[in-house]
Amino acid sequence: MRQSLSTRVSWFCLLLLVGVILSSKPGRADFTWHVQVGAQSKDLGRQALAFLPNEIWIHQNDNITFRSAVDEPHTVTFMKPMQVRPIDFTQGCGGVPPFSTSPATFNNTSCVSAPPLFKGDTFTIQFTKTGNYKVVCLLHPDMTGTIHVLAAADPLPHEQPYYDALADDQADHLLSEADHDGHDGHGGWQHAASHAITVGDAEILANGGGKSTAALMRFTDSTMTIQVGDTVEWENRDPATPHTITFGKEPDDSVVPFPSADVTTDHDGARHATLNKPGDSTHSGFIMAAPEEVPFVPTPPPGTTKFRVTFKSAGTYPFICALHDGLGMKGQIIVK
Ligand SMILES: [Cu+2]
Repeated sequence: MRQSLSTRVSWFCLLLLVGVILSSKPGRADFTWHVQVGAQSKDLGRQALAFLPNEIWIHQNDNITFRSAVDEPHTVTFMKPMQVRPIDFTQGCGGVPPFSTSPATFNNTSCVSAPPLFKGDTFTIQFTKTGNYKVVCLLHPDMTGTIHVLAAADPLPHEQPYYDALADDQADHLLSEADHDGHDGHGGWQHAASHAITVGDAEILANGGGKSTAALMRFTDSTMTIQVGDTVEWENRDPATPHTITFGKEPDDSVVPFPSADVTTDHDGARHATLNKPGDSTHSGFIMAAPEEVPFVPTPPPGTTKFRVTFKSAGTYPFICALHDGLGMKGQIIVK
């Protein structure tokens, strides 16, 4: 039987419609929803540190499969009520083993955490108890979301295609925010001499579901030319993400948060190193803002947001951020 093109197109549309109806939610037990973790620019420099979308309504016993879309690692973590956030993401939920295996079940009585997920990794969680739950990333403090788990009889406001479109919108918005537009040069000590390099930048965006961060994982000046004896100042402008300025030998992971032994502290709190010749090593340790103010928690001191290096001889001095060099966060100082 020969069909006209329009008949075949109609059949195709009908099948598509049936497919959409069958794959959409109403009345199906153990439905699996999808949430994207992170989004990034092609050059990896701009990162949306976000659950996409960061608010979703599901039914009791439904699953959510979280899928990483990025090279920056993230965890998907549901802590139990009033659990204290670990100081270090490698502690995961704080038990042994620290991380859960997929598929996991969350019922609000014990913590569930995916290990750090990288691009393409997935982690599935079934939600067996009604309630409203916060999802966090243990690596990025301003990356949170809310899962509303409703009883099976309750109507749900949206279906998966709505969340997919919302995820795309939120990713586009965050990535467009993750740059230096509208930010002037930094106001540190070296500003007048213009040997100033901004280390990362970010904006935290909030909505009813939680917080997302639009982060730039770059040095503003990846190549700077100076004179022998000059000092360059790096300043981290990101409100939460640590970065390092690392010359020469990269330190072991366990000591990356701390400055190398040669680093001194200036009177205004900035860290300072001197490099005598190309190839010499120095490491800033974490350069980062103080944590956000939180009531009933001891107030932390100001952050260590600046690192200075004085260059004693001519040559080329490459440097990296030891945390984000894999995303292309590198630079060099040319000393004439
Ligand atoms: Cu970095």
